[in-house]
Amino acid sequence: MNVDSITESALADTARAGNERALDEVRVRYLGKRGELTALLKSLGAMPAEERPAAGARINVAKREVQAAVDGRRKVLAREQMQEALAAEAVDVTLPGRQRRRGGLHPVTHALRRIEDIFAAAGYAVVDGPEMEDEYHNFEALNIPAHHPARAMHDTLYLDNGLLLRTHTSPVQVRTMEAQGPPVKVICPGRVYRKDDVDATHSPMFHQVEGLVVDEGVSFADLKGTVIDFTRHFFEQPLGVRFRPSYFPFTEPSAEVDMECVHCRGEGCRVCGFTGWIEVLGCGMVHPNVLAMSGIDPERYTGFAFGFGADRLASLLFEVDDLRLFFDNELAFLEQFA
Ligand code: 2U9
Repeated sequence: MNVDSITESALADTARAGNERALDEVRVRYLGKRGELTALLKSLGAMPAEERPAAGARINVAKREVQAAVDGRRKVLAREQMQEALAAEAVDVTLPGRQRRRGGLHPVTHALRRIEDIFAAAGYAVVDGPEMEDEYHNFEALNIPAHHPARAMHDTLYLDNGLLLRTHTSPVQVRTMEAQGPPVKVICPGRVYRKDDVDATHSPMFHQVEGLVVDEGVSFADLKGTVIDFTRHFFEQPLGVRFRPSYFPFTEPSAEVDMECVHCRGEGCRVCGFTGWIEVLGCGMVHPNVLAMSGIDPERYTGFAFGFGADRLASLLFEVDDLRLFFDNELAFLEQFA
């Protein structure tokens, strides 16, 4: 009888089985219905009767031994598999986290928010209105009648539907006066459009902020104080400000405002064209015709208004010397403001 040699090779095969499937093949080969040890048991019948009990007992001991070895091996394999899975899925909690890419605000948006915050703190409401306008609100109501040279000055983009793209945000103030009457204290930020060619200082679309204050007793002194306070808050430094007489159809008197150059502080440099001054806004006392056309009595009320380009202020604040950078959408540029 070769119980011992079969057992020996069964134990060796079991120890060698590298995975569950191989181990199951070993089990079937030795312990299965047609397995080698099972075959031995079946062959007992051919033995002399007196030898059967001892032989049977030996075979059964061998079967239990092999079965125990297979069960033990199964446990070892299962533990190894678990260990491998744990190793493969291990997370090193001491590694630094992956940086999440974050979006940021556009520099012009930064400037607009800064402007809105400054005026909101001074009691102004922030109002917006349509970008498609009619001739009345964009021109007529602002004392710019048809054939007035100021219409040509604005290089208006006309639409097929009889409307136009607003050339300034002034129509929003006109609509505000029509809707609510005095007192009015608003700023109107928004996109405006002009038939301009693109260069370092021009764009067919840019962002304006205009302000309007109408009440009894509003004076040019109020306008000066407002403009000076605003520039100092916006640029966070006490820069010199000067008012030059100017002309706009919708204000009388009118002024243009220069500010000491943020770059050279008045010394003269490339940014200010070596004058030491930078033009930052236009303003004036609202023309009586403009008040009257919107239903406000110019004998009782006065008002001041101002207007500036937010893109231009952003370019001065962030020292960007070419407006086109604001509209090219180059990530390398924009990420500097995130
Ligand atoms: C109403 C009455 C008056 C708004 C004003 C300016 C002067 C001005 C320009 C500055 C540079 C536009 O961005 S820019 O090209 N604006 O100079 N704007 S006073 O006056 C108004 C507006 C509305 C009802």
